[in-house]
Amino acid sequence: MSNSSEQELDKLVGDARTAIRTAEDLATLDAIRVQFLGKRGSITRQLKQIGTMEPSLRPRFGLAVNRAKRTLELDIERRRDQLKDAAVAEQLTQDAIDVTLPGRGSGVGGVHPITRAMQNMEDIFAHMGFETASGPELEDDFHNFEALNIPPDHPARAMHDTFYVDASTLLRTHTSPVQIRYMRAHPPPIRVIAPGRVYRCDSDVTHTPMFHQIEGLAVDRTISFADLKGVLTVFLRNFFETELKVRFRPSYFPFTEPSAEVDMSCVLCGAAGCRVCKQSGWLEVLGCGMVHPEVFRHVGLDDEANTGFAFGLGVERLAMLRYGVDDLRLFFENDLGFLRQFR
Ligand code: 2NL
Repeated sequence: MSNSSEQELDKLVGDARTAIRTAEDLATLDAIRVQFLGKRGSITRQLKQIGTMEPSLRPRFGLAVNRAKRTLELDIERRRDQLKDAAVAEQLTQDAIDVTLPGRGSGVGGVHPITRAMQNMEDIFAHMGFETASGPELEDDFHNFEALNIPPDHPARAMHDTFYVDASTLLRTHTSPVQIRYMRAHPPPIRVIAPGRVYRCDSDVTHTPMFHQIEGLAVDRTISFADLKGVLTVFLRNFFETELKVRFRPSYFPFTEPSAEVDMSCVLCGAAGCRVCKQSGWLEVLGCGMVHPEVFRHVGLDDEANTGFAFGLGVERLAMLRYGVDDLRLFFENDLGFLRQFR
């Protein structure tokens, strides 16, 4: 009896130790513990059997069962530690980051074509001795209209052409107010350009409510229309990097007298005639003229002692012609495929 019981116990212990050693996870290990050491476990059952044994055999068998129980408890504890360590190690491997991997990199941006065109224009005028000035985009009636001899009933002053912020504040409709401020602050001789954003209540295929303008101004004792022709011709030939032709047609602006529109020979067809120049071979690119005496009086300059020329150009229009862009709106959509072509 004792012998067969101890053999049975040995077999149980052997089975249990194999099961413990090969348990792949903590849940399985716990199931094994319950199976052998739980309330109804097979080792526990052995302990309960002791009472049914012949008294002389009980101490020896009891000792054997308790030793078996202790052995399995230690085995389970050791295996649990192994599985926990393995789980931690596995987690560490999974969470590991390779700090030597190269980064994903962030794409390098570029200068917007309008900014680039404007910088090119500034450089060209700088070579001819023009300083760059800037001023506020929010202006008042005096600097944007009155000082420029634009009468109160002029259509440009109408609510539907100008963005008014309140009765006396508006978004500048041209950069002329910068030059008005400049003339009030600096005595002649003056050679200045004013690049910047301007705003008009206008939006269709060829107009955006905000666009960029460069205006130029020269004031001295003997500035002539010939100086104006020379400066604008040099500017256009430099900007378009070709020996284009330039012509001046009489026009009208309230702030210049005489006034002119400037055409250049079409750079897209070599003046042969195309859709853009409407088969004329000419493109209208600028407005200009000799500063009106009334403007000099408004800024406190002697209109007898001074003469000057002024001009204004739209940056978007010239950039379209320079870069062969056929739709104004492309400059405002910020499509990366479009912008990347200018890098
Ligand atoms: C155009 C016409 C022009 C001016 C702007 C100007 C500025 C002062 C005094 C006199 Cl402070 N004139 N600016 C002169 C003539 C034309 O722009 O068609 N721009 C796109």
